[in-house]
Amino acid sequence: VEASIPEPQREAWLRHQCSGFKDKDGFEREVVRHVETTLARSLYNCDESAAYSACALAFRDRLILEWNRTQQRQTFADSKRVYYLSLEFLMGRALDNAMLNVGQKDLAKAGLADLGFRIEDVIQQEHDAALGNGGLGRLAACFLDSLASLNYPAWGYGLRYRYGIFKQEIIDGYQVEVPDYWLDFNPWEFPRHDVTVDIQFYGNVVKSTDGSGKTVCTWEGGETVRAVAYDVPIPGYDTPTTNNLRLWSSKAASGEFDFQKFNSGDYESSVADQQRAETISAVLYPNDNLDRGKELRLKQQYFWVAASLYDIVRRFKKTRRSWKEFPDQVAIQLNDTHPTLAIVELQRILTDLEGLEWDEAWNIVTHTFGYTNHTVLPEALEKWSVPLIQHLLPRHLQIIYDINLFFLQTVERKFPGDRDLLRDVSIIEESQPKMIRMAYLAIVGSHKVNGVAELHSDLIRTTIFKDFVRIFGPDKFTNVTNGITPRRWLHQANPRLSELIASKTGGHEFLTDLTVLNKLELHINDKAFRKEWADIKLANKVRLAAHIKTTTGVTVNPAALFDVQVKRIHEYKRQQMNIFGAIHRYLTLKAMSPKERKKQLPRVSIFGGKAAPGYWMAKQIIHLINSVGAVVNNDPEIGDLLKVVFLEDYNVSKAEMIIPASDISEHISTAGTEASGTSNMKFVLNGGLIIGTCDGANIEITREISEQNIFLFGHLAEEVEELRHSHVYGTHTVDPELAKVFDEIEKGTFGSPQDFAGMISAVREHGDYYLVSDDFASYLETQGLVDEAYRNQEEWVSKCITSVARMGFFSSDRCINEYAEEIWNIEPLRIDRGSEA
Ligand code: TH1
Repeated sequence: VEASIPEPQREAWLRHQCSGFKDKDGFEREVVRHVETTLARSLYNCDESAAYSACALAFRDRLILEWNRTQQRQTFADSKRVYYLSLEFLMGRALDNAMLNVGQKDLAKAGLADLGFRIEDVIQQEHDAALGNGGLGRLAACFLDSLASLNYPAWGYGLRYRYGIFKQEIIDGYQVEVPDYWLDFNPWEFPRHDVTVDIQFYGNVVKSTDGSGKTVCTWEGGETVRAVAYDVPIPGYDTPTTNNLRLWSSKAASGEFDFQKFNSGDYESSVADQQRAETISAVLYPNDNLDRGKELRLKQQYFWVAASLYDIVRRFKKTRRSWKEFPDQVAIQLNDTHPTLAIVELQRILTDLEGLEWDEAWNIVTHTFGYTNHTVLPEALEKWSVPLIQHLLPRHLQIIYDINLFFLQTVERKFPGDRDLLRDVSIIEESQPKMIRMAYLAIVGSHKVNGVAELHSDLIRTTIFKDFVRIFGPDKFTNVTNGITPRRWLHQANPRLSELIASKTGGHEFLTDLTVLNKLELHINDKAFRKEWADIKLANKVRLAAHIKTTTGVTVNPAALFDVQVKRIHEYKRQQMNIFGAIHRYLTLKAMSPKERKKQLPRVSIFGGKAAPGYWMAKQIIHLINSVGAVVNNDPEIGDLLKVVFLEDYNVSKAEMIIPASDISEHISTAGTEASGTSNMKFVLNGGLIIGTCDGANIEITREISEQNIFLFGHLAEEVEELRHSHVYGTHTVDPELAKVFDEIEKGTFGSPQDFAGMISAVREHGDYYLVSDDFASYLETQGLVDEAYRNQEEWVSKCITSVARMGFFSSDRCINEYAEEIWNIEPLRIDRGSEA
C-alpha cells in the first residue's frame, strides 16, 4: 500500500497517530471535548440531545480508526470482496449498536452517568436511519451486521436519500404522511467529496469503425449528474472488522451550475438545474412490494448502479489483474431486481470502454452476479418500458437487445422450434409499449438465483421462473432462508432476556453462535428461571403499556394477552382479517351475559405499520382499525376484555420495543404470498408465540420449534389458485361469521359504512383474492385455541422457552455463511487479534 507522506515526515505522523479513547476517563474527555468544541456548547447548556451528539461523535471517531485499519487489511490481503447492492438499508439507530459491537457499552454507561446522563435516555435521542420500506431493507441491514461480525470483506452500496420513509401520524384515525428529514445531524456518515463519479443520462449512440474494422459504439451527449460518496462505518460484533456502507448522493456536475446564466440574471434557471440533479437522491420511494414504473425511480437505479460499478471497477483495476480474474475478486449480489441494470452496465464497461469481446465480457458478467428474488406478487415484478429506457439509456437498450438475442439463440438451440417458449422467456415482453422484464434479465445475467425461504424458492422454481429451470437446469436456482441479527434483535432489544439466557447457557456465546440457545431446554423445569422469564415478559409489556398510554391515551392491562401485528399494511398480509376478527370478538363479548363475560380472557389487539401513500385500500384498513378502537376502547361493558390500538409510525426502534412485549404475533398472509417474513423470527426469538399461515418462513419456524409451539391455520399454497377460481366462477358465499362482522360495519357501528365499503366489497363482490372469507373460520377457531393455551401460563411459558431454544437456525450469520459458500465463494478474513490491540 503506497503512503502519500514521504518517508522523512512519516515519523511525525506515527508519533501522533490517534488511538481513540481507551477507558472511561478517555471516553469522558472525548465527550466533553466534542460538547465544547465540535458542538460549541458547555456544561451550562448540554441537554440530552447534545450528550447524544457528543457520545455519538466519540464512538464515531473510534469506529473510523477501525474502519481504516479494516480497509487497509482487506486491500493488503487482496482477497475476494462481496458487494451488496440494495436500494434500501433500514438501519435504525446506530449508537447502541456501535457501543455494543465495539464492547464499550458498560464504559459508556458509567462515563455518561459521571457526566450526569442516563445512557437509555441518551440512546433514545437518535433519529432512525430509515432508508427502507420494510423487510427487504431491514434484511440488508441485518446482512451488513453479519458480514462485518463474521469478518467477510464486504461493502454495501446504496443511495443517500435526503428523505427516508415518511413519518406516519394518525389524525382522526387517518394516516397522514410527514417528510422524514433525517440528515440535520448525522454523525455516522463521512462525506467523501474526493470520491465522485459523473453519471451520464439521455444522449445518443454513435457507431463507428476502429482501425481493425471492428464496430465501436459510443454513447454521446445528454446530461451529466455527479455522484458523491458518503461512507457509513459498519462495526462487527466482538471483532475489529469495520466494513463500509457507501451511499451515493447526487449533485450537479461541475459546469452544470451555469455562471453565464447566473450572471446574466437568469438566476432561477441556473438554480433549477442544480435542483434537478439533486432530485435523484432526494427521496425513497415508499412502496413495498409494488412497482410503479416512474422515470425518476429508473434514474435513481441507474445513477446508483453506475456509480457503484465505476467504484468497484476502479478498485479492481488497482490490482492490475487481467479482466478474466474479475469474478475471482468481485462478487455482486443484487437485492431484488432494483439493481439489475448493473448487469448491463458491466457488460457496457467491458465491451465499449475496455474493448473486450462480447463473449469474454459476458462470461465475466455472469460469473460476477447473483440475484435474490424477494417476491412472487405480479404487481411487484419490475418492468421498464422500452421507450423509457431508449430515451434515458440508449446504449443500454441496445445491449439488452443483444443479451436477449444471444439468450434466445441458446434457447432455440436447446428447444428447437418452441415459439411459445421463446415468447414466454424473452426479456422483452411484446406488449404495447414493449416492456423489459427485469427479473428475466437478472436471471440471464447471474450465475445463481435464490429465493428467501423454502416454500418461496420452490414457488419461483415451479411457477414464475419454471421455464428458466428447464433452460439453465435446477442448480442455478437455490434457497437461502432469511435470518436476523441476534445482536440487535435479542441483545439490544431485550437486554434482560439476553442476560438471563447468558446466565443459563454459559455466557454470551449465543450472540455469535445462535444454536447455543438449545442449551435452554435443559433448564425448562427450573422454577426460578421460568419465573424470571415470565417477569421479563411482563416488564416488557408494562413498558409497552406505558408507551400506548402516552401515545394513544388508551389504558391497557399488562396482564392481558398482547396480540401484535406490526408490518407494512398490505392486503396480502391481511390486517383486514385481523381487524374483522377483533370485531367478531367484540360482538361475541357483547352477546354474552355479564357472568359469562367475566370468565373471558382479556386481550389487547395491537397494530402498527405504514400504508404506501397511494394505496387506498391500505389506508382504509388503518382507518377501520382506528374506528374500531374508538368504539371498543370506550365501551364500559367491555373494559379490559378487549382493547384495539394502532401505534403510529412503526419503525425499527419502535420494533425494538414492541416485539419483546408480544405474547402472540400475527403472520397471517394468504399462503404463497409472503416470500419469507423476518419479524416472525424476531417475535419467536423474544419469547412470543405466533399465529400464522403455512407461508414463507413460518413453515421452517414450525419445523424447528415443532407444531406444538405454533398456531397454524388456513388453506395451503397449493389450494389457493383453485379457491380463487371458485370465487370468480362459482357461487361465492361469505363465511357466516364474517357476514355478521360485515353487517355490523354496515349498520354504522364504527362510523360511516361508506368509509369501509371497499374492504367489504373486495371480499363479497370482487373475488376475495386474498381468501379472507375462506380462512376466516379457521382463523377464529385458532384464535380460540390461543386463548385456551394462554390460560395455562405454565404450559405457555414452556412453549416460549422451547421455541427460543430452537431458533438457532434463524440467525443472519447462518444465512450469510450460506451465501458466502454457495453463491459468492468468499472466505472470512482471519484476524490476528494479538497484533490488533
Ligand atoms: C420483502 C418480502 O415481502 C418479505 O416476505 C421478505 O421477508 C423480505 O422482502 C426480505 O426477503 C419484500 N420487500 C420488497 C420491497 C420492494 C419490492 C419487493 C419486495 S419483497 C420495494
